[in-house]
Amino acid sequence: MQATAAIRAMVEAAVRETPVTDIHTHICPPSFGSLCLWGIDELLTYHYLVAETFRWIDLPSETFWKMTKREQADLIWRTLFLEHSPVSEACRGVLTTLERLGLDTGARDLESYRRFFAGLTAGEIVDRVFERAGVREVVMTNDPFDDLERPLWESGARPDPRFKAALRLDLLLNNWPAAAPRLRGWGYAVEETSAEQSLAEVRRFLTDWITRIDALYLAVSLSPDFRMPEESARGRLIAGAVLPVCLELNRPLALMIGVKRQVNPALRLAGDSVDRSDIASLDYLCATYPRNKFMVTLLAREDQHALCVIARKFRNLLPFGCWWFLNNPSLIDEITRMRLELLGTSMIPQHSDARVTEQLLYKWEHSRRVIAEVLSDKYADLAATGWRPAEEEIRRDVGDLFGGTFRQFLE
Ligand code: RAT
Ligand code: ZN
Repeated sequence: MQATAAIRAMVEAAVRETPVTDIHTHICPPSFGSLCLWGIDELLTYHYLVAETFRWIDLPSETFWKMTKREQADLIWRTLFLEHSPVSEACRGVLTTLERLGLDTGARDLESYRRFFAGLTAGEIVDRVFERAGVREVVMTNDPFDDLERPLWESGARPDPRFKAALRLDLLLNNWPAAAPRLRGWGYAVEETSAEQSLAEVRRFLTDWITRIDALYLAVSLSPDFRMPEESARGRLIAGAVLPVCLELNRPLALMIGVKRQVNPALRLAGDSVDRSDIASLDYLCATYPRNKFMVTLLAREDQHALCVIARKFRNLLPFGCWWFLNNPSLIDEITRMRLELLGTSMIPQHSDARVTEQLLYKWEHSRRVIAEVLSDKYADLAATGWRPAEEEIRRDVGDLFGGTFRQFLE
């Protein structure tokens, strides 16, 4: 019993004190201007909370979208925090965030929270949040097709070094008819002569952007119908452009599979859903491209076990995070246990997916708590056999889980 309490204390300290590399977020540095989201109104209008608000209100969605951000935030606060108790994970997250910033959640005083944020700059928020969240660095989601973001990079933006880049390929791979004319507009001769020439130009585009933003990896979110191999624009682009460039430049490809986009378009960003992924396609990719590296997160809870099993077969596959609808304590607990039991520490237990800077505070606080709990149980199981986990070994393992395994995978 005593041994278990001592282990728990060591694990909790290691998990609390080890800085995290957050490998998938949507946050940006202050130098990205309006793309850097922060403040109470952004926290309250997070799309996870928009979806939950529409469970209660019978309001035409156009009316909601015509409201100012502040009015939307007022409505969400009233509906989810005052008229009902904020027990959902996304609601609780707002409260943890305020509490970690030193605000009194007991006061339930939205105007005082607004005044607090009005007294800060984006730079001050970023510094405070990174420090208090125990986050060393974050990886952004950088989309060259985004008309607000692209010009920043083209004019030579070099973000704050705590913000690393990842090249997001959603439009390129999932909507080639829309992507091709834009590539042509930027001087890449796609679909002008041969299919081979077109792929060569996409390779040139990818190489240019990986170099320009210094992307740590390439990433794409994919629908449940994603299949490889496949006779489709997407299948040809992955096989003929993305994977060769990833191999040549030694960059992993992150596959985020299982999102059914826009099942309810009236909810906009909040309108996406989930379904199961095709596991055989992952087997195929890992086996057919053994020198390529794949980071994979799957959205359906039902797919988590298969993902662990495939990772046992292929060292070029690194499972990561409890993505989006899985980023809830009960599911993080279940998935982290399963991964430790099947893979040891050779996985990335979590990413935040934060969109608003201050969300790093709650997402990491909540995940750290669950991860510490699960790890404590695992070390206690070892201790029960007579094995004595040393404090530096526990710290080494937590360091791997919070960034070391990722860094090693990139090498
Ligand atoms: O979790 C989210 O905020 C989603 O809207 C998505 O951004 C998802 O994480 C993605 O990267 O596609
Ligand atoms: Zn995301």
